[in-house]
Parts: sequence; structure tokens; C-alpha cells
Amino acid sequence: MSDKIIDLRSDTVTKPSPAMRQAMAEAEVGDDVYLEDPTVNRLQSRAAEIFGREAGLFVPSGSMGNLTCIMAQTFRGQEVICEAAGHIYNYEMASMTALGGVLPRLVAAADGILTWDKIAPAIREKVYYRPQTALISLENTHNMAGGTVYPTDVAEEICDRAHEVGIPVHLDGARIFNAAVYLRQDVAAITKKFDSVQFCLSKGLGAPVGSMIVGSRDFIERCRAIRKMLGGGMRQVGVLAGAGLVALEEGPKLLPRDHENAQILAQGLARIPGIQIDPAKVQTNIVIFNIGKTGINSSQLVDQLNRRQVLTGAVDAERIRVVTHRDVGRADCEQAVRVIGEVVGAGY
Ligand code: TLP
Repeated sequence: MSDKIIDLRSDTVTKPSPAMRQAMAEAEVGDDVYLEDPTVNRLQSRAAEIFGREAGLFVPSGSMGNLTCIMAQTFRGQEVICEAAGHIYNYEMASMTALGGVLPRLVAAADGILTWDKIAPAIREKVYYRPQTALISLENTHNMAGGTVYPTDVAEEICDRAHEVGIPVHLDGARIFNAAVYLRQDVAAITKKFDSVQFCLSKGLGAPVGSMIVGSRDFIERCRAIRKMLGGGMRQVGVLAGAGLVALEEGPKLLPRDHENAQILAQGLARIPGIQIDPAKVQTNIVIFNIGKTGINSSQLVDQLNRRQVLTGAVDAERIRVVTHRDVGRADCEQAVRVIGEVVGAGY
């Protein structure tokens, strides 16, 4: 058995590349609460430019980025429509309620992809004693649906129709560059109708830390104040923004390879008796497969795989998630399939 650990738990696990380390070491810095960090300022301008927006804001995490955007567009006692398996509802510590004072209004959708027809009935009538719908939030790619991508016309119809009734739309675009690769469109084109966009530098793009919000200048100024309220005002943070700039320029080019490797995983897993996965439904870098028919449960399998140096994550008792990223190659994915096949075949 080789010593190498194949870490497929998430695309968050990547280590900074040599170019990122160098950029971090050499970053010019200043106090960003005084707006004086030149590297942060460069990162924010570059992100805004790439997304065709007026301004950008560096935030410590995707979770803080989403919460900041929600708080900037809602008042206490209002509702945010989001998909039932979405990250903002399931993995962000109920922050929109605990800190933002708003309720998630869940709508479930096949493959995590909402449509206007599904959203419209969830919008509250305008009566003063009902919690008002303040915001709609979409997730692209949709993590727990297995990295699924919004067709651009579907997302745009949601934005257009929501705007007609005066409701803004937020995009949790943690992996929007993966969606752009799949769609063969650029991120500015596929996000242009959203009122706010959060995307992560620290996922497939490979930065060690950080996410960005992009939007209008006014919106970003509101977000800056909220970020401070949440404790996210950082000081000489150019050391992180330097890595972020490298991630933004170099990271997107590596994503097609991650998607090819996800196909290696999906196709290999589909050949293992008892495992259910449809490779045709794997669009980006996330593969979620069902092991319900193998006689092993997820935590047992994850545990057995850990012992064989293949790290994966349980979604629930029957489903496992594996995620490709810049620090795993094709041979790693082939090896992971072999090991999963052996463990499942051994029946424990
Ligand atoms: N996702 C993480 C875990 O929290 C599940 C992962 O390993 O995939 N939006 C989406 C769609 C995300 O997948 C994540 C992180 C976030 C937001 C939050 O980003 P961070 O972790 O930077 O707060």
C-alpha cells in the first residue's frame, strides 16, 4: 500500500501552490480596515472586473460572504427562499436566523435546481402580518446535489421574474467557476442578473483562505459594514489576498482537469456492484454515490477507506461524497476506485 493519502473529502483541502506561497511572502500589505492594503484592493478590483461589477469585497469564508449578502438585503422577520438541500440552510449554523433574524423558506428541487414555477408559490402575499419574502438564494454549482449546474436560462428567468415582483436574488456561487467551465460561458455572463454574488477562492481555485462578494459599489459598502459587524474586518490581510490573486488567475484553468477526474471516479464507481451512481449526471467536480445496496453503511465505509489512505465524506447513512481538486490526479482517482471496490467487495 502506498503512503500517499488521497484526500477526496472536499476541494477545500488543497495546499497553497508554490506560486501562492511566493505571492503570500512577497505581498505588500497595509491595514485593510483603513482600506490601505494594496494587495486586498487589487484582489477586490480584479474580482469585480472579472465579474463585470463595480466592486468586490474579500471575506474570510463563503459562509460569512453568504450571511453578509443576506443581511445586506433583508430585515429581521423576513424570509429567504432557498433550496432544501442548500448549503446556506444546512451547513452554515442557521446563521441567517441566529444572526440575521430571517427565516429560510425551503423549496425542494430535483438535482437542487430551482425553477421559477417552484419558487413562485413560496413567495408570501404582501400582508403585514405575514413574514415577507425578502430574498431568493440560488446555489451554483449545487454542492449536495452533486455539483449540479444551473442552466443559464433557468437562473435568468428566476432573476427576471423575481425582479418584476421586487425581490432581489443572491447567488451562493462557491463553485461558480466550475459551473462556468461546464457551461463553457464566462462567470460574468452567467451571474450578470444576480443582485449579489459570493464565490470562494478556497475551493476549486485552490487558495488557502477566503471568498469574494461582488456587486454594485453601494451594495459592497453596505457589506463592508456588515462584515465588520460580524468580526470579519481584517488587517494586514494582503498575505492572504496575494494567494487569492494567484487562485483567481490560475485556478480556473485547472478545473477542466478536476471535472475529467470526477468522471474517472464516477465511471469507475458505477462499475462496482452495489454502488449506484449515474456518471452522466456528474457535471463538475463533485461525485455523490449511493451505497445502500452494498450492505455497508456510510460511516463504516468512510472508516475503512480512511484506513486505506482514501479520505471521503459521508453525506448520510447511504451516500458518500468525493470531490476532485488540484491536489489529486487521475492516477489517484483510479487508485481510489480500486480501493473502494476492494472494500465494498470484501463486504464490510
Ligand atoms: N462547503 C464545504 C462544507 O461546508 C460542506 C464543502 O466541503 O463543500 N457554499 C457552498 C455551496 C459550499 O459548498 C460551502 C462550503 C460554502 C458555501 C461555505 O464556504 P466556507 O467553508 O468558506 O465557509
